[in-house]
Amino acid sequence: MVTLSGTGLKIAIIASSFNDFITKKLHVGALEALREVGTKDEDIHTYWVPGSFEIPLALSEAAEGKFDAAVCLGVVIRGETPHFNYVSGEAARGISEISMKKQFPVGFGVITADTTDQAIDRAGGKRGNKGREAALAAIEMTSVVKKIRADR
Ligand code: INI
Repeated sequence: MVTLSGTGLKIAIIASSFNDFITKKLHVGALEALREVGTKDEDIHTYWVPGSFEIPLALSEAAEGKFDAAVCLGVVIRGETPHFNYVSGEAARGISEISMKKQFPVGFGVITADTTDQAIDRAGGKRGNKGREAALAAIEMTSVVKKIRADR
């Protein structure tokens, strides 16, 4: 296990406006976690995109600049669309592809759920906050990557 420290890191949060009554809770969870590990508010930049499908493009832009890591936040609910598989699949595939191609630490906070209630449970409800988890994962991966680069 590594000790988490976000001190001095610049973090991009890419958040989907679709289902924003839930993604706003993920956003709060991510911000709280980043503050807890020492990331300064002025080093956290949030970019809202229309839906989870658009997250990969914004992430791709964020991966090119001054940021050390990104946190991606979205909510895709099966009941709401027959496009569920496309939207959630493309978001996950795109995020993973960019993270690996650009060797850029990313926390995956895109919830896929069968119902709105299940999504709410994972956004600060009885099953924790996926935004918080994703933020901490992004911070942890910055130090894992740094360590591997120093060791190899
Ligand atoms: N986007 C989401 O983030 N979650 C959803 O549940 C969703 N549904 O249900 O359709 C959704 N659709 C929008 C999509 O991400 C794009 O923004 C849209 O297709 C425009 O490109």
